[in-house]
Parts: sequence; C-alpha cells; structure tokens
Amino acid sequence: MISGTPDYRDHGLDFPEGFLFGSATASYQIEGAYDEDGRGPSIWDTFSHTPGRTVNGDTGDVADDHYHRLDADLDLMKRLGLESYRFSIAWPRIMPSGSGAVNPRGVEFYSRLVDGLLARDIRPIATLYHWDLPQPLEDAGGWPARDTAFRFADYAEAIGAALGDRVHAWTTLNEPWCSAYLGYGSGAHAPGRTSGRDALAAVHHLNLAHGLGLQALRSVVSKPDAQYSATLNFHVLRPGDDNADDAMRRIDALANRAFTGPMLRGEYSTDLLEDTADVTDWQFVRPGDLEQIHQPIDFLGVNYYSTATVRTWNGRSPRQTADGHKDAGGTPWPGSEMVEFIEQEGPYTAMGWNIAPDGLEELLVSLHEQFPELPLMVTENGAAFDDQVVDGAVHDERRIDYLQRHFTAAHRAMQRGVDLRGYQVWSLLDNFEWAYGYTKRFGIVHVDYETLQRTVKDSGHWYAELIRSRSIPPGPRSAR
Ligand code: IFM
Repeated sequence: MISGTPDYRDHGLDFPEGFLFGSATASYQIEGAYDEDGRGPSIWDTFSHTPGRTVNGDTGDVADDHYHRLDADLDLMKRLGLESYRFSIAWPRIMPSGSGAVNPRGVEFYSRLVDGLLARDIRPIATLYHWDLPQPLEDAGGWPARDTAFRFADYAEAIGAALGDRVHAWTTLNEPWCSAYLGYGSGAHAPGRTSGRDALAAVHHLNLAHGLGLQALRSVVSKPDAQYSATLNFHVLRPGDDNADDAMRRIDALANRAFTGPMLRGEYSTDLLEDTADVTDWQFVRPGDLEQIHQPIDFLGVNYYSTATVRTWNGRSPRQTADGHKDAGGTPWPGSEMVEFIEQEGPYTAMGWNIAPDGLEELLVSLHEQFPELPLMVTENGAAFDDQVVDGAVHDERRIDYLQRHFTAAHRAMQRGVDLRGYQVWSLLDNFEWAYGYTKRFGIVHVDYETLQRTVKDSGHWYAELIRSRSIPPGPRSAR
C-alpha cells in the first residue's frame, strides 16, 4: 500500500463493504431515439437543432443509441462489475407534453432498464431531471414559471408509482445550477435565455420542484428502503488575489448556498438576497414555499470536476464565464458580474478544467462540517480527454491518473470522518456533451459515433479492478 502521497496518487486504499461503486449517464446524452415510442420534444431538441447553439450543430437525435442497445449496454455494465448505475429519466418520454397523460411506452423503457439492472445485481439510481424539460412547458414559461414545479411533482408521482417498487435511490434534480444559470442566465444551455431575473426565478422553482417532487415520490414509492436525494455541482473556490473574500462569498451564495440553503436549512441566505436585490425582489418566493422545499433526504449527491479561482474584476483582462462554459451573451452570475473567473494552474482536461483532487477532499469535508448528519455520495466525477482507439484499445492514462487521484481524495475525506456512501464515475459512455456536442469524451467506454461500437478504455479496465478488489489499484504514475 502507498498512502499519503502529496500528489494524491495513493494505491492499495480499501473501501468498506456497502460503498457503492458505479457509473453515471443522462438520458439526452446517450439515448437517441428522440422521436420514438411517443417521446415528445425537449428544450435540448429545440436548442441543439437551432443553428449555432452546439459545436458542429451536434444533436442528441442518435447520441449513443442506448435506447436501442439497452441489453448490450447492461451487459457491458455487468462486465465492468458496476454495483450501481446512475441514469436519468427523460420527462418527455413519460409525459410527452410535460403534463397530463402518461406515455406507457416511455415508462416501459425505464422499467426494462431497472429490471435489467436488478437482474444483473446492479442498483438503480434514478435521476428525475437532468435538463431535458418538455418543450411545451418551456413554451408555457419554463423554470421561471411557478407552474413548472407543480408539473414536475405530477411527473415524479407518475414515474414513482411505476418504478417505486424497484429503484434503490431517487435523485430529484441534477445540477440545478446549470438548469437555472446556464439555461436562463448565460444562455449557454437550453433553452438559451439570458435574463438574470429569470435565472433566479428558475433557481427558486427548481428548489420548489425538488421539495414537491420528493413529497410526491414518497407518497407513491413502495420500496420501504428506497433512498431520496438531490445532486448539486458545487463550486469549490480559490482566491484570485488578496482581496477575493467578497468575490468568493458572492459565488458561494449564488452557486452553492442558493440550493443547500432552501433544501437543507429551509432558508435563502440574507447575503444572497442582498447581492441580487437589483436583479429581483424575490417575490416569487411565496409563503410556505421554504417549508415545502426543506424535506428530509437520505444523502446529498456531489458532482465535482475542478476548482474555480475568483477575484473582483479589476478591468485589466477579458472576462471569463465560470468553468469555461461558453457565454452566449448573458451572465450566469446575476448581481455579481463584477466577479472575474481567472485562469487556474494546470494540468487541464480537454474541457480546459484544472485537475485538483484536493478540491474534492476539501468539498466533502466542508459539506460534512456544514451538514454533519447528512451522508454524501459522489454522483459524478470524471474527465474528458482526446482519446483515440489504437489497435482496438484506448490507452487513456490521463483519465486513470485523474480517477486514481480523485478516489484517493474521496478516501482521505472518509478517513477524516465523512460519511461517503458511493462514487458514480462520469461517465459510463462517451456521449453528447451539451453545447460541446460530441467533441468531448468523458467515457470509461469509448463510443465510435460512426459505428456506435463500444470499446472499454484502459480506465474502464482499471475501474473494474478497483471495484473487484475494493481497493485503489496503482495508476500510470504511481510510485511502486
Ligand atoms: O456531462 C455533464 C453532465 O451532464 C452534468 N455534469 C457535468 C458533466 C460534464 O460536463
């Protein structure tokens, strides 16, 4: 065993029984079959079909064709030894117009998926919303409209009733930060709107949807030990200069506490309301909403990729959006446009994101300190690199190195008392990376977009060994 390395390249560290090793995907990113079996259009269909919105005009029409290759993909998961699979359910397959009648063929697909997982002894972790809002609901106002939260609860009840006897864990929302601020603030994501006020209204209605959705699920799910959660993408902040305290506080309020506050404490923090007072008066928060949102959960899902370094804009250098996301004209930071995201020290992944495993350890420990009773799960972590298939193999050493270092970070957090229940690597398959189309490969399994052939990358084999041994194997740069 090698432990305590300064670069997080430990190996031989054991994970306890019950810790769930899995992998994650999302519906629009892998399924394809965008107009089959009664599926209605989502905001991502509209957005990706709008010229100029995605790199190369890529769409999710076919994606990985997972919809038609379900059994083979399930067998692949089994070969890797996955203990859990985190997938998302496409709301427009279940309720094609966003509300009203349930589409039995859509339900049937996810029912087969869940049964296929259970038959292979893989625990299903189902996310209800990973960004594919039915287009008719966007036409009626989208997430800035209060009604969308109530339609989400109806959808949660319908799918909860159908799958609630079998799903191990439910997640209401994936990364509502992206849905609200990239979808309605910067416009880099669907539906591509650029209004700070709408972005903040979306924040609140996503929070409300979480609370209403949890209650709806709990009213119909029959599996007695089913678990409930939400998944957030936290911004782990670093100071960009000696006067960065205010910049860090502002981004922490908008990105992190705007969701943990109402979901886990039943409040919006005063500084968030003050920072955004010129953008909105928050009158969309109605009496009783915070009680509806503040529902118990069994674990908090944590998505982590990199850190962000901020300072108050000094007017000298070009402004950047957070996380390298393309800025489509608006801001993802309503009321805090004076905060500048500055370039961080490398190395970087193909997304241009810095690799910082210490940020994961710090985040997990910090969440544990803030919410000591709340178990955590890493629901996404992984990296994009420009992988090539050579003689039938993909030697993605940099991804193995990335994963080894982040599993080490997770293990260190557990040694420091964090109740971490599992780790879902993003992603099982290369897939549609939103506005970047198919140009960024996150999979531990390579997908050839011409033939749709799957090739397990070296990182997939390395991860299979980690799961088999329940211990971090050496990586390409480990000290031996
Ligand atoms: O691909 C996305 C995923 O949909 C949400 N979390 C981040 C991933 C990488 O950008």
